[in-house]
Amino acid sequence: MKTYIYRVLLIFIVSQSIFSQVVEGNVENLPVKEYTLTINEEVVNKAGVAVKGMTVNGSIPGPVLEFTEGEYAIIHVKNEMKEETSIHWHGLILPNFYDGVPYLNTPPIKPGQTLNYEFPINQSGTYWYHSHTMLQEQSGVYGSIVIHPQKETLLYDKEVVLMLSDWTNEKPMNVLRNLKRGNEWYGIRKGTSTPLNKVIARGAFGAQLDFWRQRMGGADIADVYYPAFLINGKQAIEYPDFKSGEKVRVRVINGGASTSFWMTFGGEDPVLVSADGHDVVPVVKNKTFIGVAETYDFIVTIPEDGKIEYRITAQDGSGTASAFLGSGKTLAAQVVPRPDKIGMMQKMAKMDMKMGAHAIKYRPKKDERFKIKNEYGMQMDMPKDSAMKGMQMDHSKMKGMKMDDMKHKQMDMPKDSTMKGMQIDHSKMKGMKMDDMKHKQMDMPKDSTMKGMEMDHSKMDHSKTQMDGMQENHMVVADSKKGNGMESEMKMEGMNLFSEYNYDYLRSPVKTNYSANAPVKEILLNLTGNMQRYIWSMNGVPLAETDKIKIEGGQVTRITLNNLTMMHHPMHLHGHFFRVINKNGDYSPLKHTVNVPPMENVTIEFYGNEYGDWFFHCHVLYHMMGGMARVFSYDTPRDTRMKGFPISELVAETNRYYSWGMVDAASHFTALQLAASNLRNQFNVSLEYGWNKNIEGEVTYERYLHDYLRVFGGVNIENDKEDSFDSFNTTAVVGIRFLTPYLFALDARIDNELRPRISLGRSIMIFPKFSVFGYYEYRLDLGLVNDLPVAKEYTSDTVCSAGAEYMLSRNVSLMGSYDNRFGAGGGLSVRF
Ligand SMILES: [Cu+2]
Repeated sequence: MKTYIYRVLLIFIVSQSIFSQVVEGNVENLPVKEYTLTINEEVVNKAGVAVKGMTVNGSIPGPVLEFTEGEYAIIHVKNEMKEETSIHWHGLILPNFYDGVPYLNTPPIKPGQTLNYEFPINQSGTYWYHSHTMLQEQSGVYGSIVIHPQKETLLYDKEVVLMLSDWTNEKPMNVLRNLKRGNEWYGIRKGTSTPLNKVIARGAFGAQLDFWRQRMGGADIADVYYPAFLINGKQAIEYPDFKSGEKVRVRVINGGASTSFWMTFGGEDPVLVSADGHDVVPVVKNKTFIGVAETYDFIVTIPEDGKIEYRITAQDGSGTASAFLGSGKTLAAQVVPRPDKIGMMQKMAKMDMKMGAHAIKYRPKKDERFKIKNEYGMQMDMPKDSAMKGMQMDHSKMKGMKMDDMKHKQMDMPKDSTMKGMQIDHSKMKGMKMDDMKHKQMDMPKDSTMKGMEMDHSKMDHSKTQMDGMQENHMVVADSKKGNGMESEMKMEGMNLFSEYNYDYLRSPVKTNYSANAPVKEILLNLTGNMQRYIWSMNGVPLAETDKIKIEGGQVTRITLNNLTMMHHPMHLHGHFFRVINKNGDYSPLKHTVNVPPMENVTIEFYGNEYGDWFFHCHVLYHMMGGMARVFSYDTPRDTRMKGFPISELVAETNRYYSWGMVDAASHFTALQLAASNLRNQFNVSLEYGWNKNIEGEVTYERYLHDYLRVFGGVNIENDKEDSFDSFNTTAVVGIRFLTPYLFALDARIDNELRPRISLGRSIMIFPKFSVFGYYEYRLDLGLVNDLPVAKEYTSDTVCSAGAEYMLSRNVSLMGSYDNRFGAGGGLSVRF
């Protein structure tokens, strides 16, 4: 009887922690564990230069907070900086008010203030904390959380926490400003840019044209240049105290602001035991990807003689850091080669992939989710769903299927009603003549994303080559005579392009599926972005242009994340764990952060058992600040303690104005350009002054209708006659500016003298650091307002210039050009 009650109690407690919201206060009188975190600004030296950073208790990273499941955490966070701050407890299930997203569910911590966070610890595993105020995490406000279970289930002797991060010597807001202005220096600095000479040398000019046609510069992996990557604040760190034979649990947290890493281990392959704080079925795995904000735990055995190198390699290959466990000679970790960006571009171009889904739309309120999904992304004859990859069409199973009998056999498919859209035309399957396929079943994942999938098997007849290579599973179609040949083979190549990023190796030791009776709400979020303007959004709508997404309690919210950009997006949901649907079906892993690779889609689902508002966003901080975020709301009354801290403040952070300027000082002319831009609006000032007495100045305001189209109005002033300052002509101008396919900047306008003018400009990097540019402008005067010279039907004005630029540093370039107004010359361009 006692054990029975105990079990019931246990089940009750477990289900409490999983299925019900956390109430505030120490109602159960749990033992209290208290910490104080003090955030300060200090001069630190992480990459050879002393710069201002933000520290927690005097260090970067901050201290490890250790708890035991069943304790009650009270954490005093003291702000000693001159700006406001916050702390978010990443991956912890806690009362909404203590989640720590300023202005959303927790007040910001103003300078000099202390905020006390308190919550019961109802879980165990490896987690972390970080500032959720703009880009402060990049400056150093992060640390790890270790929660020990009441009874340890894993066997190990010792443990070590490895907090990974990326470090910039620049002010993070300045990094973002540089991304916004489209400065290409970061790529050049870390050697990941792909100038035209490299592209041509690889025979990839066709692929490059394909990208340009779609207004894409090329395949890209990471945007920011980091002079250092860190493990526990160091580029190399030793842990010599581990003795040979000891089993060490290595808790890894990726606290990088925008860098995902490949992790490799020297010596024996480690055992991956946990992901995002949840135990997984242990798997021996050496090379593992860790997306931004994810956590993974490994168990390694310290070797007889030597130390294990644990190495992280930035995903774009731009740098590494290492930790050494044990002592003696180094057992070096596998070196991860630099990804081949040009090769990626070639593979992508070979696939019918439509890129360039808008980051901001003409009508943000209009629901175009499905239109966007259909229009962009992988254009294939096959179902686009990458969840299809979970389908186990491996050779052995298919072999055992006899298609003739299929009609009468049951396929082992989920009874899930969402499967009803699937159409399998068995009559057509007959034609596939698969031999000897009796008594076998096709395993299909219970996968919502299969909904609407149409398996037109008539196509399978000639799709042998398309299916080949799909996720290393091979569907052998006998007697297929109409092979489509090269083209479709190339298409399939692309499907493998990002397969190394799937989560199939993560399997929960327990079923994670929700009650079949729970209602399901489906949400489609296309991840969209614009590299030129560095705007990131979902469904073409940045955070600033949308409302909250309503979540119902007692309901499963199932989200399809369809990445239509060239970048990876590690998507994080606050306050919940979600299932990442993979090939393990009912045993799909629970996570708080899921990396969505380029042009792929991933389905996640979570059970609504909370209240309040929770943030859902890309954990690449620069993407979050660019607008790739949403508020999931249970639509419960707002906490009265949030009075005076409106959500609009949080939203405004993603729609800030960034401003930049450039001065050209050359032998033939001097010029000044200024711009200030937020998501939709831009103000421009330009002034060009030729030493030969030619001048043109212009002030315009632009409104972006969508990514590539803006309307503008302003005032233009120029000297009336060439090479003379005798008289000036001031006109009002209106027009459009458009970024054309192949990345030309088009300006079409008319002035108050009814003179139409069109111009076209383009810049191309042809060697590392070396770009060429050209500009052409044509203005027509039909005499609609002005009097034309006698016997002339029209007059015209042409401006053309061409030149070259060599980037010396992020902010300085050598420049030489010819301009038909100013003549030829050279000088410096300085960006500020
Ligand atoms: Cu992102």
